[in-house]
Amino acid sequence: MKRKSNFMNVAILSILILLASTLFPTHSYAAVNGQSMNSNYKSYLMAPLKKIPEVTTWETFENDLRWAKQNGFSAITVDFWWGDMEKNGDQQFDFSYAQRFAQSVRNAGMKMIPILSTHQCGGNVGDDCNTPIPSWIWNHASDDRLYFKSETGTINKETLNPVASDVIRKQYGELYEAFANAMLPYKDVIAKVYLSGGPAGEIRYPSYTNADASGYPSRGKFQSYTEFAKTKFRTWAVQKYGSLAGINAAWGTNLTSLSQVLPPSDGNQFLANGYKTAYGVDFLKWYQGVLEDHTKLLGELAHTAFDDTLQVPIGAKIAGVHWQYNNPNLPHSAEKPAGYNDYNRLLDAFKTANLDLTFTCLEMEDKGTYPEYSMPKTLVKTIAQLANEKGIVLNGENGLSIGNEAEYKRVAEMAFNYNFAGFTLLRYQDVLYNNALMSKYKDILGITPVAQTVVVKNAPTTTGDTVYIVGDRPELGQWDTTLYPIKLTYNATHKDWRGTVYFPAERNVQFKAFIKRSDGTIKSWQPNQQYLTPVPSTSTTYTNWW
Ligand SMILES: [Ca+2]
Repeated sequence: MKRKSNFMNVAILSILILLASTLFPTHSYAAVNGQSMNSNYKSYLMAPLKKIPEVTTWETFENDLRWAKQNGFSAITVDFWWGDMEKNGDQQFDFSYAQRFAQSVRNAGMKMIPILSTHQCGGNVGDDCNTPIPSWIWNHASDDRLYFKSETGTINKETLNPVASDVIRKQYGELYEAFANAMLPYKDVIAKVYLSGGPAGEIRYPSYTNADASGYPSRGKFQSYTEFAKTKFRTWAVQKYGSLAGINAAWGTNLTSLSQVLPPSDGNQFLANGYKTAYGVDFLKWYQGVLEDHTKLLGELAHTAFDDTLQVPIGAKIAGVHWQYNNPNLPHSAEKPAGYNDYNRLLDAFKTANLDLTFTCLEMEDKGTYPEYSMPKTLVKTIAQLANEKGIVLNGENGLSIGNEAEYKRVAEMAFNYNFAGFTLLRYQDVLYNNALMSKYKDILGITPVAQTVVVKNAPTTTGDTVYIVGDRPELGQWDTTLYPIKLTYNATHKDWRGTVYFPAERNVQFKAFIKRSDGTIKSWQPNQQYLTPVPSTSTTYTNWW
């Protein structure tokens, strides 16, 4: 009996240790293995959706930009609508608005990030405008390749269907090239270029719309029901398996004609169970693959147009489809119809396309319960981790309108601990005419990183111990020792612990060093709180004694 109970104790202890290591992972999520915030971090402001003269005067706008710059915004991000720029006919471009905008940006001493918005303005959450894509485009194909058709037959014309890659290659290619030439005289004020890859400017399908009764927080609806899209899927399957017989063998089906190779006939059933079958796996691979190919095409066209002209980084955006994430019956049933079944592969496409990635929802918290099953924070971590692993430059946005200190701090937690190289605030009006809010923004997010060498002398470490620091601000992990500690390195020459830490210049910070044992437990804290009030705006060495 004695022996058995000892064995039981050991077994229980092992399980507890296993549980503890699951709950408190030793691998830090912090900005890539214990580093501090991204050294290139910049803050950006999203311009109004409407044109400036519809909102204010150009003179006021320029003053607004000066004010934004004083508060830490480094550039203004702005949609230039395809439906405006090529409204009157194919190759009849009018870039006068973009040029006028750039002139004001220059007058204000600011920078800008144009978004080549090849989607419709209007019809999505937060839109207060109505600019469809150019009407003449619909004459460019006689079949149904250009638009989307959902599982319930709803037709969507917000943007071109990525299956129409021939038309997209020609039209987006021409647009990018003409834009690059028109904006070349304003090269000095252009910091980056962003591409619209689909509805609301995001690389995705229009799978959640009010028109199709698939809006938040419902499951999404698949969008590959045009005859052209069906043909594309069929061709893909034949290419993969050689013949109908090959398809039947792979899927365990008895199809008698290729015309029976179709997208899911019952979206609910597919999202409940069907996605697990060989057919389901293939369908989703093809469905997302269309977006991957589209991403690579956008990258190719944009690099051709902009690399020798504007010579700036190019980025695109994926949506934060955070609802129905952990629905036990329909898991990820908003993401799959949006085209997001495997973020790893999607981000591989970004890497191949050499595009920076913008992800959203940085202010949101997980609420993984009925009926929303919303897990935005988990999604942000997932995307950030993948992007960091692949070396993709990551930029963040807020999902919904934000306007208080708590929301800014939640953004800062994600931006500064997951290696975001920038954050774009949506939108202009929320902060620009509210001085109290603007000063909060400036303090929390409108910051400039500055490298400081932190040296901790006399720390009572033994073999296997490591010295970390944490502090009061989001850049320093807000005292979270498990997720966000910043790691220092032992310096054998000086016999001390030191590291380059990026602090927010000209902000007040408090921090402390602490020692972790090799098993991840905390051994001891530095007795005295350390202060930089404020952090110098140039790099210095901060030496302190344990
Ligand atoms: Ca054209």
